[in-house]
Amino acid sequence: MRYLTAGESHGPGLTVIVEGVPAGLDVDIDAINQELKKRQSGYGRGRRMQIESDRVEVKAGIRHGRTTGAPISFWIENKDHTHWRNVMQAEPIADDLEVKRRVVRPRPGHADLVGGLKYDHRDLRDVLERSSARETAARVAVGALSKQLLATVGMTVFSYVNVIGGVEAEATEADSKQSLMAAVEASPVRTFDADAAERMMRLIDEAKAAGDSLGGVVTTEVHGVIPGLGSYVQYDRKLDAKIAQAVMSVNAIKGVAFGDGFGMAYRPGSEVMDPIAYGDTGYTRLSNHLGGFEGGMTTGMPIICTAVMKPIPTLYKPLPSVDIETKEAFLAQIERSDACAVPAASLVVEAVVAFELARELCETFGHDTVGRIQGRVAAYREEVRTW
Ligand code: EPS
Repeated sequence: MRYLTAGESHGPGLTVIVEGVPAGLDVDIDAINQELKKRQSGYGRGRRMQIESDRVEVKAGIRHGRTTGAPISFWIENKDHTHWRNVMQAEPIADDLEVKRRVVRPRPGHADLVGGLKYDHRDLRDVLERSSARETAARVAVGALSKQLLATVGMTVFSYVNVIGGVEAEATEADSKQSLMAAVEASPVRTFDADAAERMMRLIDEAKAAGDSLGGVVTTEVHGVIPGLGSYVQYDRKLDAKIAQAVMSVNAIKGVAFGDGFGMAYRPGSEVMDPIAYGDTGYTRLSNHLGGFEGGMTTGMPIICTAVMKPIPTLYKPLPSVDIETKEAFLAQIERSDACAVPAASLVVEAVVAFELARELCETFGHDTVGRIQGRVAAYREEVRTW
């Protein structure tokens, strides 16, 4: 499986083509749209999200509710495009700076300056339109589809926010996974700790009022994992490495870890390995410090993948920069933005993790039909259970 996206933030919309999805998957398009809606909500989002109402239009590959095995194509319209028709039109336009809404003051932390240098764009809008996180809507659609494929073999993927602006959510041992997840879905900041959520939202309000922005930490969990996905035999077949690459490719993500992650630097080996036991369900681990991976392969324990998002670099309180025409020092151009997009990032990270797992599933168990994959997975699960 592979996918490619195309589309600018204020262009007509986003296109994505997903190739290699097996035939015979019953696709719930409403569920895909639900995920898109969740990505748009979240406390701290800016005015743009009030304009958009993201939905996929299926252009290919799904017929009468089922995948055919052909490439799947989704279209997500940018409603805001109506306000940007001239600015974004494909046809040449008179060299009128006002009409072009040309950007010549790169914003620190964005792709603006380096992208301009690299592609010789003297209008940095040519960079920011594509480097914008608008593109992540397409990835969430791909992730939602991937989750539906994973569900056919009993794997579930979900995500939540652990930290925003230094405020950390804390889980109580008594809570079940279901109640925690229900709390996450009901929370405007996608976190399970209601007290922390209140503090996070206050902090977001303060940051917004000060023209500032906030980052945070998000976690994706995968349950019902098939053991042995990925491989230790070659660097580029390690599944945790593939997931890490995918997560790092999400806008504003600056770090990724599995299980106890960076916390392992502070503890001895005896405290961070997961002892092995054997029972009715086959081999299991007595803990999950390693976050579901050993040797680049899934152990069968839940995958726990954590990522850190930097605060959004578009600040209403702009930082020093340099005008690329006059070379004079300026305050970077202010663009409309979100004060905090950590809840949205949690869904985007979840989506890319889901895609990587779906890809690995097909790589291991075949690409042709969902039914054959299910049969092979069931046989394999039974084989490893009694191994
Ligand atoms: C973004 C800036 C904002 C965000 C956008 C990402 O858009 P605009 O420039 O239109 O105000 O709303 O995010 C999305 C459009 C989205 O769908 O997530 C940026 O500069 O990256």
